Amino acid sequence: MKLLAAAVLFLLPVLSSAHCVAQRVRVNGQDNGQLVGIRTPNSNNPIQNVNDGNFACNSGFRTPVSTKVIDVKGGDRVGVQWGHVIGGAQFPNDPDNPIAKSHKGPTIFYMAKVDNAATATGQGLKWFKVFEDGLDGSGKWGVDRMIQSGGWVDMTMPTCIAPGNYLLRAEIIALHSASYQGQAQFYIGCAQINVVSGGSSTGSQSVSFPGAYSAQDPGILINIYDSKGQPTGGGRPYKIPGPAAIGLVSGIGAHEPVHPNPPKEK
Ligand SMILES: [Cu+2]
Repeated sequence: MKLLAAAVLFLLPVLSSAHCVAQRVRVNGQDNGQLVGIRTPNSNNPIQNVNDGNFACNSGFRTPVSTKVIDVKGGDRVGVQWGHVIGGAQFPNDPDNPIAKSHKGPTIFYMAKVDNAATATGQGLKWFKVFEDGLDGSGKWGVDRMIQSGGWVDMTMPTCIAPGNYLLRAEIIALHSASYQGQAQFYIGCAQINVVSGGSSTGSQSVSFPGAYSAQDPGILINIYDSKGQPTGGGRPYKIPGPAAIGLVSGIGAHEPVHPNPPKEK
């Protein structure tokens, strides 16, 4: 019993230190700097309750929260960087920066139109998906590609988006323990952007946060391991939670083809 307690005490800090937090924004590769134009939680702990009241943009922000709103033109590459802790690595050669390799899952971006991205709370907004990167045919996940890119996930701003202020909601879902309900880990951070373009769309399939996800969603309650225990999805397709991404329904209605190179964006 004593041994078990000791083992638990030893394990807890290890487990809780394997998380990540969104902290930088770049446009066409130009980094705006740490905590600039993005609300970054002080804690790198995930949200695990899909009905959490702060599921839109997280909470407990490092203050002062940046008042910067970052201009993004239609067609620009806009990216958010994730790191193990604020500042990236917790110590030199931190193997869990930008995130522990075990934390397989999709990387996702949503946007919501707001009057003022510096002050909007994230509550009560209509979110539409603009990017998703899940599981590919080789068993690699969006998170694997994020790690490969030094923590950055970049997307192309669709040219059909109406001009104005938006919150850009970056999300990672870590699925390493997701075969138990309530154990998928949601990492969320909202960037503050101003879209400069001649488009008119503010999203056709919008959802609410909380509300868009259920704890039993097949992309949230899922065993990602194959018969050898590898986190490759076992050859089963992975359905990313939430609505279709706006770029992927570009053939419908008046949308122009906003993702010139769909396989890359997927
Ligand atoms: Cu974690």
